[in-house]
Amino acid sequence: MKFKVALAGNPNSGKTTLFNCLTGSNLYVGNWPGVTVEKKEGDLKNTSEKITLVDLPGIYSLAPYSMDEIVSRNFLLEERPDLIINIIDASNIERNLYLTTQLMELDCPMVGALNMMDVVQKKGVEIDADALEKLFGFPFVEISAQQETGIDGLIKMVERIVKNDKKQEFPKIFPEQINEIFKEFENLLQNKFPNVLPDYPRIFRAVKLIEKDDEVLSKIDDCSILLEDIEKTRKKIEVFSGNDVDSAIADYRYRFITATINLATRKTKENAQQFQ
Ligand code: GDP
Ligand code: K
Ligand code: MG
Repeated sequence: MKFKVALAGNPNSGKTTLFNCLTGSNLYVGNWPGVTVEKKEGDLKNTSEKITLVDLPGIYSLAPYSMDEIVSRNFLLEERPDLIINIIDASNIERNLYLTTQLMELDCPMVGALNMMDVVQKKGVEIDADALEKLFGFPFVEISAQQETGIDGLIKMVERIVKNDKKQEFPKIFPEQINEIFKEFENLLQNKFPNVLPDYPRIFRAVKLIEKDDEVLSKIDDCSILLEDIEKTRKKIEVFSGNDVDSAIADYRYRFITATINLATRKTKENAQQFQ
């Protein structure tokens, strides 16, 4: 069997360092089609199956603000890798998990690589990877790409997940009422507009249309037919949240992250630095 795994994470989370730790042979470096964004691929080392790792451009979100974000998300949507390794700078865990909550909407198996654990330990903070797994619905492995610790464990975990076809179940991260609004909109798409991006992951499609994401709208032949239903849905979110749609969605993501961090991290020193 051959498998394809994507490495996704924020800029400066240690992606290049980790990529070099994980890959041995068959290195390919080029550009993504049509753009001057670097594309790098290599095979994972020490595996019994052929597992190709694709390094995605570093991104903070799956919003279409930059070419890097568009390249990354189109790859994840169109190539459907067997697994995403989501590298997280664990010393900035809150900001890094923002992308994680978006990757969870792509309906693709994931493993979280908690990088920079050497920095976290120096700060006097402990992260409970098992607790994170329970809260997020996919496993986390603590590593330091720079010190090359935890790498074998990460490779074993990747191999185990790609060979196992049991689906991961990701939790709903928004408040119940917001989940209901998304669900209603998903059902409406399903029933009234079955030809609109039928291959997209359902929750991702709903959220991006509600956000009026230009890139996603541009992929629909005639998106004007949807606008009235989108506006009605936006109104419901605004009324419930008392906020504009983009801020409300970002705010709910951060609330979920803050709650999970409170449950899954612990200071190990009296004078542990403020953990962000
Ligand atoms: P990228 O932008 O995501 O590709 O990140 P890089 O791999 O270039 O790493 C950014 C910086 O973080 C570099 O200076 C790395 O040496 C450093 N770095 C990467 N991983 C670790 C780690 O586990 N611990 C520490 N202390 N530094 C790391
Ligand atoms: K960098
Ligand atoms: Mg890099």
